[in-house]
Amino acid sequence: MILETIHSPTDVKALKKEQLPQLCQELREFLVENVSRTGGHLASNLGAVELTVAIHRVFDTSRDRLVFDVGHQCYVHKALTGRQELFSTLRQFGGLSGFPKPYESEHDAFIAGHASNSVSVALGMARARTLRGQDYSVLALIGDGALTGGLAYEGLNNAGASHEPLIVILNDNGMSINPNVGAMPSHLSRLRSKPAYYHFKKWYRSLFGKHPMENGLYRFNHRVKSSLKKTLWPGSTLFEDMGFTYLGPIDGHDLPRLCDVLEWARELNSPVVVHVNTIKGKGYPFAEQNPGKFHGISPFDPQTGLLKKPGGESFSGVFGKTLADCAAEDRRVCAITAAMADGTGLSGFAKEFPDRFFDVAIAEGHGVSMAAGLASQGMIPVFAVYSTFLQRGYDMLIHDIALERLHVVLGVDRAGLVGADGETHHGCFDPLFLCTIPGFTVLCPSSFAELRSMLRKALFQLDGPVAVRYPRGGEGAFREDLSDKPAARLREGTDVTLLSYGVLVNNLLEAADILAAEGIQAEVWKLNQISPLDHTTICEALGSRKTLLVLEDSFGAGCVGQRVAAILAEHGQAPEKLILKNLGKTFAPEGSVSQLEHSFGLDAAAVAEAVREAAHGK
Ligand SMILES: Cc1ncc(C[n+]2csc(CCOP(=O)(O)OP(=O)(O)O)c2C)c(N)n1
Repeated sequence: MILETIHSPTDVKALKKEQLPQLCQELREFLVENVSRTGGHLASNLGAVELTVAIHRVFDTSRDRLVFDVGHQCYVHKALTGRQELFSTLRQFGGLSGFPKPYESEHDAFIAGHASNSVSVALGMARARTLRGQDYSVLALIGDGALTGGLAYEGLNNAGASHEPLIVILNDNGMSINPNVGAMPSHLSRLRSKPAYYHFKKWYRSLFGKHPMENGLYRFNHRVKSSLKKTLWPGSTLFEDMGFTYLGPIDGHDLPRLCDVLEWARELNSPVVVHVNTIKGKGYPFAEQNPGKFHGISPFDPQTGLLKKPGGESFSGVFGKTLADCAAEDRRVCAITAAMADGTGLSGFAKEFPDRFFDVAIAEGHGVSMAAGLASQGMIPVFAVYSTFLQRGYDMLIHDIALERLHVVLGVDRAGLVGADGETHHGCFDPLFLCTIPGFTVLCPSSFAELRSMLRKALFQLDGPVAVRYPRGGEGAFREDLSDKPAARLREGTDVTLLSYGVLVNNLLEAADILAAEGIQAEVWKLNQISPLDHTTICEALGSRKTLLVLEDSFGAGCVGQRVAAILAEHGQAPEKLILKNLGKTFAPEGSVSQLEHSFGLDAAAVAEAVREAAHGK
């Protein structure tokens, strides 16, 4: 086994060229074996095996800076940089992160998780290098999916004109999570169909040796070549127009050629785009045939490609089905996704109502603004988006939707802790930022039944902007529909009020059972609506009880508990004892939701303990 002998990139560099195909084969087996046990992002990593090996043959990632876009394709990099043994802990609590983390290794130049920022980050690094008079290469590794995000163009626009030596490697597999959409993929596919230009460039370069710019004849001929190119290959690439040297397209599974081109890109000492064509899922037939399913997958049987535990009904699925029912009833209802049709449960809607379904690509800000446009002209747009990615659209929520009081509905999926994707993906900001925007109604179903009712209410009864936020996965023990009022009492008690929203009410009900066994009677309330919050409802929830505990899986500053406390204090009704249980100021790592709730003191046992302490005057 070659892979077992690789403890650092130095070992990769020391291998003979003939050993590299074997290394790539072993890396693919390693990926399938490990990800089938832990779950994770498989297909993108399988496609990037040769590319990552080539990067480590040519560059030294302990000093050269490799910036991953999204970062879900970093597994091969991790395996080659001394972290193979940790793969059994991939994406688990206290284990190896599924994304680049500088605290894990000097080879991880920057964190990643959200798409399309790599060129901007890399340009900043390149500028710092130049200003500090240092000497290392800076690379951004970005997929064609991430290239659909507007931020990528802001970076390219600036980088191309900067003259900063910087290499943007475009890993083009024609896929986002699902097939890529929009005009940019068409541009890339046109480039793919013209491979001859790369060969011409290579042949031309070989005439003048490795450092052509030092050659006077080269400089003269360069102008001739440019005219020749315009004649023979009319229509330059977008990248060239932006100021980059464009090298490509290159077969991303041809390792010798990849190494050659990366060396060439480094020598050019200017902004370069290396366009690489890869096959998502390469080498594992199930993933090649169904790259969407194997993009991010739970544990599966490597022999059959089938999930070990088929997923049950989820909030996303219920959301998608309900929305499709509503669209059948009202022709104004349309759905928007930002490259997450499967994840947000909208695939069925897309098939049933293709003319009212819009995949805007990885462009959340654009999705929000487009929804505003649709609403302004009489449609009822519903933008289904993960809480964490909605952060990208914050300004548009204020500027394009709230200021006009437009009736746009947000389906805020993956609200709260999401588990294995970790700190970049938890949905822990939306209860803070949505509630700060004037005019927004924010609804929080605790069960599937409530999600159905609340979505209908959001679409057909409420006016102005409405967000319905719901978690990843399924419902808990609470399955009723008590959504008709802004808040609901779930259990009566005399000693303490426990308050929460969404599925966290299950932890409160469990805590109330624990406390009842100890003689402490807790009254449990759930907020169906966290914005606007009204004084009467909050007062009713507090009643005459002197202790109030508010449980949330959001950050602390500006959380619902703080707002509840402020309302009560404003009216001179502050509880004697206020306990706010939330994430405080700490970013939650990866781990199962129950492990994270335990570690942040958000589970039933911790709630009961906090009440016990308060009861005993601690
Ligand atoms: C801002 C943002 N929106 C959505 C996502 C979810 N997401 C993760 S990977 C991905 C597709 C990326 O496609 P591409 O860059 O081509 O990489 P590939 O997986 O094809 O290698 C999406 C939509 C994200 N990470 N960031």
